[in-house]
Amino acid sequence: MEPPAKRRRKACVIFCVIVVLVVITVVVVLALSLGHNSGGMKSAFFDRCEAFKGYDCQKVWDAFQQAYVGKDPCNVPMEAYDPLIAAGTFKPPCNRMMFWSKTKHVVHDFTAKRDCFFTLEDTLLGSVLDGLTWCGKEGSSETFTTDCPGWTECENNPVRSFWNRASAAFADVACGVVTAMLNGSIDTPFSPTSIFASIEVMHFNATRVRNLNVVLVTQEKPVANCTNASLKNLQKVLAEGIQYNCTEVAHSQIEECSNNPEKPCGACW
Ligand code: N1C
Repeated sequence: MEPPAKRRRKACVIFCVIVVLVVITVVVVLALSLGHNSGGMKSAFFDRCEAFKGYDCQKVWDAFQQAYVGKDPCNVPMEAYDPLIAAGTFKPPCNRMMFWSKTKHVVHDFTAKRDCFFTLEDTLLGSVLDGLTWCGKEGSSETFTTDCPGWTECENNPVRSFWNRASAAFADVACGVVTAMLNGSIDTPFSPTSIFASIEVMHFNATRVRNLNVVLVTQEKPVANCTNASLKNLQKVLAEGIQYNCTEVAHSQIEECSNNPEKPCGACW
């Protein structure tokens, strides 16, 4: 039989060890869920990437990481993604490319149901990074998915710079008849601060793009129509030689068309 004092000491040591283990577990779980969650990001990236044939997902992931890992998250210029863009090249489907601004939901609702138009989210890079947030930190090799700076904190943040760069690449290869869905329920459907206005339109090349068809999606009470001043600006900045056309289309008509697979895609508006 051990003396009671020794037994108490032993019990105390066991208790202390358990408390320390519990504390360590809680800290690890909290750290993982509060932003050091690059594991979740990586698996989402690979799951989505593997749905595309002909790409080396590990190579694409490495090219992605080199753009922002270990860097000040307010100092990631769009050029940082050049190697990623090179790893994610694709063959552009002429006459089916779809651009958009402030109509993401309508566009993707439509493209999900009807296989006519091809958006940036249908490419490998647009698909793997859609809806995600990421950044790095100076002196760290980790990927963070929370507390990353947004557009209001700094322009050169990793997420915005990625979309700027990927959008420029998507517009660079645009060809034939190009469609853009803009929002007729806001005052400025062609907003100068949007990626569509500030990047994509500037990258359309008249030797490849023949037409730009704007589809202005209107709700019951449209705020803007095709005579909107911002759309006049669009025509002004569009490269010479690209034919411009604008059609006002009710949102209900787009919905109806997306539920009617018999109707040819081009006949939706
Ligand atoms: O700033 P926007 O729209 O005009 O950008 C949309 C424009 C589209 O034509 C796409 O080709 O730029 C491309 N694009 C995306 O594909 C995309 N997917 C997700 C740009 N941005 C994209 N996102 C996120 O939406 C990203 O975080 C970016 O900042 C917003 C822009 O949406 P917007 O203002 O409606």
